Amino acid sequence: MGKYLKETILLVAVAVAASAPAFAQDYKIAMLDTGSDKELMVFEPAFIKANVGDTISFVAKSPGHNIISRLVPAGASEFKGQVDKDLSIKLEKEGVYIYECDLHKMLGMIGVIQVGKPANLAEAKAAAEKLKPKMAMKSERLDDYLAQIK
Ligand SMILES: [Cu+2]
Repeated sequence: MGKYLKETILLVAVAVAASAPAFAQDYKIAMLDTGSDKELMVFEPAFIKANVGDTISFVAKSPGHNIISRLVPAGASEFKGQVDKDLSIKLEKEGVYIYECDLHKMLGMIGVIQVGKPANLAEAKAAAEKLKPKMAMKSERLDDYLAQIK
């Protein structure tokens, strides 16, 4: 193989590696009546740290739940799933996302997704202070999830 050809192949390989997105992940979040820790009405895992380009698949493992976004970073799309239906979303913006089950929000069925840098953390904490009074129980879950943001 000639020197020029080898260099060309190397350059192409480097260009392809640089442009390819870092292996996008698909995270699964189960909607559950009872979590593995015996907590009732939970998303599992309820806190996920992901990257831009990853996807989240909400899986309707127990019947009678849905998903609705309550806070998304600026420029990100709000999302809403139907009761008993799986929902897949692509994470296109960095920041903190808060979502809940519209049917069990009073029971603390809520979750947090951190995508990349949490630029809107202050906004997320402010949103949490507005959401918590609407939760009749388990509102401390939201604090626990937000505390995992790094
Ligand atoms: Cu629910």
